[in-house]
Amino acid sequence: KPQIFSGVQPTGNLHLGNYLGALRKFVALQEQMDCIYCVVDLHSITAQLVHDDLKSQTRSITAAYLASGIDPVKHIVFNQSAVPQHAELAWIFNCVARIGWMNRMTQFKDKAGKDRENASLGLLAYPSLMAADILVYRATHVPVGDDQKQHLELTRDIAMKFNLDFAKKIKEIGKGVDITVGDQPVHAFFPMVEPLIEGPAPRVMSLKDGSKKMSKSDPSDLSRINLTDDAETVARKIRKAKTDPDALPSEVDGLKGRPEADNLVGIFAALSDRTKADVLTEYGGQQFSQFKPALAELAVNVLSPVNAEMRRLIDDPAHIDAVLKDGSERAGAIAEKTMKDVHEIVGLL
Ligand code: AQP
Repeated sequence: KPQIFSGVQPTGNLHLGNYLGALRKFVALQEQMDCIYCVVDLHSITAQLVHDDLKSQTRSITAAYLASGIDPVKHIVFNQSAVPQHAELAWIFNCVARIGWMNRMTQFKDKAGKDRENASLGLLAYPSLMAADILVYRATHVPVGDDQKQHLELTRDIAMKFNLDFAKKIKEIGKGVDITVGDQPVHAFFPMVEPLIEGPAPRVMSLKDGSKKMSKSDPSDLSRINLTDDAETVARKIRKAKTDPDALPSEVDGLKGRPEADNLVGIFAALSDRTKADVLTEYGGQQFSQFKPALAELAVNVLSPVNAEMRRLIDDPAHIDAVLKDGSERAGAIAEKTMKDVHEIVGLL
């Protein structure tokens, strides 16, 4: 049975990239599948150790989940540190994964910068904890933005190596299933996870530079739309977004080589659950001076209710904490079962 897992870090304000790349997909998937959505607080101390307000950030991401429409009763919403099995499995995966695999991660290279020797060991091992987050629930599908693709490939590599290294033991305890990876038959305890990245805006780009992804850590606030921005700020940021001087093309092919135009059309499509082709059928031939107000109106219509509900929820931390506690208990029960088998497989007494 497919099982969904995904997470968001409680660092900084959520932006439109997080909303379209993650939250909106989370909400859509809960109609068809069992979903586990996590606030990955242990990840947030990898790049920056000391945070003034990590607890309130964790509550704020939870509020964003709920305000976007995630149902914490039918599904599971919790914070990572409340289920210690994530960190435990990550340690085992640290011993499965190879340093070379981690060194090749572009996110590590970007975040560590030039002074790699001084990056935290946690930043290097980040993908190992991410693999544990997913696999401790033996989740099969992970909705994420395009920037996480490489980490999910690594998750598959870790699962594959674990399955092969412990093949004999997995057979012995009878907890594996026969799968084929490429043309190699594997008796797998951990599944080969599939990323769910597709959609019109798999990577939302900065409003100021179509070659950079929209990001919490971009120093320019004009580069992103925050979920907490009010209507006027959203409209102003879209008005000021970088564009080129040409009219919009009528077909998707015409967006090639026009990253800013492509980004705005993708955002419009994702916010309205349409395809880019469909959006261009309506707006092709129009100037940005006409398209931008329509985009601003759409963005405000979609984001305002989320924004208002988030504010309401943030004012009730006791409710948020109760949701997280309930979710952690239910997640913990699943994680505990997996770890019991993992102890058996690895041979931990
Ligand atoms: N620009 C983006 N477009 C589409 N999806 C995106 N995601 C992030 N940025 C974009 C997706 O949001 C989810 C949560 O991400 P995270 O909590 O791991 O944060 P992040 O990827 O570190 O977010 P930022 O804004 O990019 O932070 P910094 O600036 O610290 O690097 C993930 O599914 C991610 O794919």
